[in-house]
Amino acid sequence: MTELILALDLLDRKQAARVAESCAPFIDAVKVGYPLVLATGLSIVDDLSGLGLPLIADFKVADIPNTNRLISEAVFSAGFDAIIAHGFVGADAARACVEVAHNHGGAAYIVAEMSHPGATEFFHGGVAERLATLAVSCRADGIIAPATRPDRISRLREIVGEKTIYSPGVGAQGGDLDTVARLVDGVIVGRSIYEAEDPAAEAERLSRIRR
Ligand code: O7E
Repeated sequence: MTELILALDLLDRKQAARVAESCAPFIDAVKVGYPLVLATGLSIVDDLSGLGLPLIADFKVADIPNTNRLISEAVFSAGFDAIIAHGFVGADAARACVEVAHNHGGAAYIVAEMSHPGATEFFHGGVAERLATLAVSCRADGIIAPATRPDRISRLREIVGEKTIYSPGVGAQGGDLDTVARLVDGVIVGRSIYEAEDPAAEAERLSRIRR
């Protein structure tokens, strides 16, 4: 079944923990990015680790290999289970994240194409296909592909085969869960859940729709 991943882009530690805890029975992982970590520090991992769910660090790491390695070490030492990195920095830099992830028994995912409208300014003309190819050659565990463009997901699936595809952009950005869930291994959903009047009820509803 397609995983449901909660994008926990909240700025308040207690609210974030409360939303994650209430949604935990209906989700498969929690994605934590800059908004929450910059507001609370890496110790937010300690608050979330009791959920018993994989924690994905979405720092879209994009630096030279050595710095990527240092960032990745900090991420996994803090207790995260997976990391998301950019591939446009090149195979050596992306591979640094993958190697650290695997050394820690974790996973690394490479952004192949983003979901917002402006993404088409640069992720076109075969760029996303090259990033997906890079993800395969770096032995990444999977890629990120846009729920807002299901046709692009299908194209990128041809390149990555059985590798994991996680897809943000459902709900608030206009992506349709029913359509996308058939194409990917996991959907990443933020605002539709945490801005709902009852986040747990919304997470449960979404968890029923996916295939
Ligand atoms: O639109 P929302 O509120 O459902 O949130 C979507 C989340 O996915 C949010 O954290 C955003 O930063 C992230 N995201 C995208 O929306 N589009 C992308 O192309 C990539 C990501 C992302 O998570 O990248 C790494 C997985």
